[in-house]
Amino acid sequence: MSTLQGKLGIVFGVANKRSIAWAIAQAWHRAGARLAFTYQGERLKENVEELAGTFGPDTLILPCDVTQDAQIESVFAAVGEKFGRLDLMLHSVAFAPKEALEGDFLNTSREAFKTAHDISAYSLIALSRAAAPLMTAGGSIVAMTYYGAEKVIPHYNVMGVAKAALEASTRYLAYSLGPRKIRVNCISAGPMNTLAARGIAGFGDMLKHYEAHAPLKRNVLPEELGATGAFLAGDGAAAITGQVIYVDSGYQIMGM
Ligand code: NAD
Ligand code: 0WE
Repeated sequence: MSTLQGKLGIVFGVANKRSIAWAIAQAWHRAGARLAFTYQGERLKENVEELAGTFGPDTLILPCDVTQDAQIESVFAAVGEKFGRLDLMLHSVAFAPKEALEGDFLNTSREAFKTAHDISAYSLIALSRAAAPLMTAGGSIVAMTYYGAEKVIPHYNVMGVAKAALEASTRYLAYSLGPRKIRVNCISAGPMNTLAARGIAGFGDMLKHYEAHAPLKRNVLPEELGATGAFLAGDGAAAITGQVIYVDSGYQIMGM
């Protein structure tokens, strides 16, 4: 089914083959979209070139550290030149300093708070503002969030606060961009075994906890995030904006 045939998209947040961004990019590609990719820095350039290169030798692949306005500007200038228009954007980017995800939330430093919010929440606003002028036929913006935005997940700490800002930003962006037929939604994913989850103490136990307590009694597969990403990008979601869609085996509905 080529529900995204002829659509032009850009993907932020591929680090390796396990990245949620890669799962959604593959689903967008399979549905017929043509995609551009960005990578955070030289460290990840080769990885992204190897993965995105499988979509064809002329795939646009550009550096973008989302804290750098000049890089954001260059990315969308290059996309404008190559595509002439944009329909889809995936935001799958988050970072907080490691120490902020380990200790007591009470000790969150001003610096860690700023960094987490700049990279994980403000970047959605900056990227949406840069993308919007290219979304001349309307568009769909999708961002990744997590349940720690709304309930306390021990150690998620300042990232939970930044995800709450990301989810609220999604609603305000949906209102801002709605008149231009640009939709903005979040996917709230259950825990996934990615680079961003590696080294998080107790992550294995968290996967087991979902298996035991989520209604579906299992964890989420990357391709299931891909399928929801493709749904939100397509015309089947044409009247859905400002929402958080849970792809979490139903965990979010539970009270105990
Ligand atoms: P990942 O490590 O594969 O992806 C995170 C990405 O953020 C990386 O590609 C990294 O390069 C990018 N990034 C960090 N700082 C950046 C910066 N300054 N500029 C540009 N890019 C930057 O891990 P993932 O699990 O695929 O995470 C993707 C998204 O999914 C994040 O928003 C994360 O919060 C969210 N999420 C993850 C899980 C999970 O359990 N893994 C669950 C729910 C939501
Ligand atoms: O959003 C995330 C993780 C994002 C993340 C991961 C790291 C690890 C490396 C942000 N910043 C950093 N900084 C680093 O230095 N998730 C939803 C995955 C995640 O992270 C947790 C979780 C879950 C789930 C941290 C503590 C508790 C649960």
